[in-house]
Amino acid sequence: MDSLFDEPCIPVHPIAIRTAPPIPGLFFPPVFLPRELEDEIATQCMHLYFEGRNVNQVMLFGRTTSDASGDADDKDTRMGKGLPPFLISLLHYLSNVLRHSIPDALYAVLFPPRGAPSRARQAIVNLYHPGEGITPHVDLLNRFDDGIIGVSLRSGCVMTFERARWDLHLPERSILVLSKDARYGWTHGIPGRTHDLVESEEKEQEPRLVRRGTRLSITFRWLLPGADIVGGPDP
Ligand SMILES: O=C(O)CCC(=O)C(=O)O
Repeated sequence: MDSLFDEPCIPVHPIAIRTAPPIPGLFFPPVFLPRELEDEIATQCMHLYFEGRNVNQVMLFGRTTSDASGDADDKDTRMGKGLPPFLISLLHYLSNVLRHSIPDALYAVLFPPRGAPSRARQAIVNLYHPGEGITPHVDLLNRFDDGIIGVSLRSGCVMTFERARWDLHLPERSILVLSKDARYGWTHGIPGRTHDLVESEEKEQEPRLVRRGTRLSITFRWLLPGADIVGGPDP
């Protein structure tokens, strides 16, 4: 973190807020991943997908299956069989930490109860170097269903939501959930820049200039029925 006055050539950015803006369906609970889990997931992602390769995004897929007989494996397969173990661990952590932080109905969408129909889950891992962002978008309507979880690792960034405009600072290890209006009615994007201006914890104090590091994000989404079939007609 830098003083606002050390870097006079950084353009002035909107001041980002640190708590959820009033967008129906957006949840940004004050809970964070433990550092050890962040480290394990980030290390695995860098090693398996990014180091020595010229890519900045990978898509991974799993299928939830519910074994009504409830064998020992059931809890893991309900998270998305086929996803790597470290993402299954992340999903277990999220399922515990979000249980009391979001409405029950949304929780049941994100973490289907025992006996729920099988679904295809996508995890997308994005790598952002300082200065990089993502164009404002609404996640594809004909590919992804409602209920999205996003996790920030190793660096924060500002995410901009637009219909009106809100700039929300997502610190490292934070968890964002998008549903309903927030998922369908607003774009979300990340302006490509090296620093963010973030409101201070003490409301009366100057905003802080926060330098971005290399950030990894993991976004979990549900594929719509049929959208998991490769080579078929568009759903
Ligand atoms: O990096 C993020 O947190 C957002 C990623 C995203 O919006 C996407 O992959 O569609």
